[in-house]
Amino acid sequence: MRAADLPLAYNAIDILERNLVARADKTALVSDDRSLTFGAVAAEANQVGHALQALDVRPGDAVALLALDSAEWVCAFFGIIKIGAVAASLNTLLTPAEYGYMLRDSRARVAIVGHQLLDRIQAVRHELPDLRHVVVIGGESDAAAGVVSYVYWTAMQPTELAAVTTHREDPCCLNYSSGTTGEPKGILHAHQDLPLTAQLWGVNVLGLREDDRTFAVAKLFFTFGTGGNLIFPWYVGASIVLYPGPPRDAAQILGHIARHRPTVFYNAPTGYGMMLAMPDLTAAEDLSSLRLCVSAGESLPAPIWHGWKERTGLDIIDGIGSTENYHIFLSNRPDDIRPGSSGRPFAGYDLRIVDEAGHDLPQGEVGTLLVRGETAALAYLHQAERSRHTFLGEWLNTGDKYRVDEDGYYWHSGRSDDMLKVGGIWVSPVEVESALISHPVVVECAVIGEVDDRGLMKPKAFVVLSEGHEPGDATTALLLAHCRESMADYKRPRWLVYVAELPKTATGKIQRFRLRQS
Ligand code: 3UK
Repeated sequence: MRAADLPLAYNAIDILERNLVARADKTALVSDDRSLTFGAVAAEANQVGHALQALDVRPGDAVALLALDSAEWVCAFFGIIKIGAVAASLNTLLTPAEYGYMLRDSRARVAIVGHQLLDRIQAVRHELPDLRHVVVIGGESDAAAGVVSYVYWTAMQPTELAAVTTHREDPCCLNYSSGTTGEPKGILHAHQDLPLTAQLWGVNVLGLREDDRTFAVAKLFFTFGTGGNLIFPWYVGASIVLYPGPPRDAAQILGHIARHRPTVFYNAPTGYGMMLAMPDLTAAEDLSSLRLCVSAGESLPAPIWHGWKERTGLDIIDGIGSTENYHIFLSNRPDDIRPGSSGRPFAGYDLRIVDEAGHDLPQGEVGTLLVRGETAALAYLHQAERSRHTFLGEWLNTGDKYRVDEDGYYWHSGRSDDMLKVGGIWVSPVEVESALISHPVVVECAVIGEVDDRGLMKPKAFVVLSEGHEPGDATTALLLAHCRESMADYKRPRWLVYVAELPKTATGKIQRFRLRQS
């Protein structure tokens, strides 16, 4: 399938509404608190669309969505895109200052926010003149606080709504992703990218079917989650299982699988590692509903692949995706797996491995991976310069280093920047360094990635202490507590190494590569 196969006037509400003819009464989503049919989701999405239009939200406007995975998240997403507005789904793990930046950058007038996250938005609301309306999911209306409850806001609205005609290339959704330094990048995708990735990977590679039931530990605010656990399954009429809980609670995730019986399971390598660490993995819970597992976000070490196969009998399909491409663009496939590799190219994406001058490298050599496909993002919002570095005409620079083996399988060989993927989520070493350095006992520090005993990357900090402060467990505990206060917990260093000085260039730049070799 190509973009040109879609009508010019295309709105990705199609992904939901294509199910209304043949299966309006089929269960579309299940979660612990609500289960909805396709018909019920469509009706609630229409109510959200009306409610947004009543607030004068117009095509092209961004609407922020910041909530745990839930039926409301899904209905809000489709309500937003049906009226031609742009769904800006925000990561639930961030700080108020980061939300402030994203809400300003996207110029959202309305934010739909889960009650657990409301405080983080209210904390910066005074800095956001454009943000006029905050709708709270699972909370009460509070006129003094300028908050209206989602249930109240939607309840009186009609359940029928005419879709706004959008061009297939109109922006549909916006996801923020962090870089090594500087502000996060708002990655804009068009309506056409959703059905395209659904067909190219979800159907052609993974083989999703109408009788599937998907379950992703990766949240809907990541495109790994939105694609894998909403867009692709609904594209084929399959059902989804939502899980609002923490991705690291292996016991709870296993319980969720036993209870809701998904057939397809998505997790990050760290998540599979944690489940494997449970001594009674298969005895503890019933995994018999699963037919296929998917891993993405960072590379899946072969020992985890084999361990999972041994314990559960299941194959894991590892594929590399990115927010810039919306989803997976290079992948293993159910009948063609080489554990430890990212698999082979599939139809819809062309790949090149190039040197620093942009010349193609011979097979076997490590270089930068470029990808050409029709689902590349439109741009980084308000960041023309960075966009030009990533979107190179038809080709997109992934920033990943790869080599191809003699059989055509691609092997991830690190990043061309200093960025780390920890548990499938970006961590900028610069951000961790800034957190550490803001503590008075730290004079200097440098953060790199180090592979743990499961083969997974974690942040490691080298720290120079100020005079009079001793290395040791007490200092480490102090610094870790400080890190937890200033950034999301998964970013904290897993090792702190105290050194007298850091390796530097003649111009005083810290040489992270020398620390990596140490
Ligand atoms: C790394 C991988 C090795 C790689 C994503 C599936 O992770 C996703 O998107 P992000 O924008 O990050 C992209 C970067 O993450 N990466 C992802 N998957 C793999 N490295 N093996 C893998 N299997 O550095 C890539 O450039 O957060 C993953 C689907 C949708 C996504 N957005």
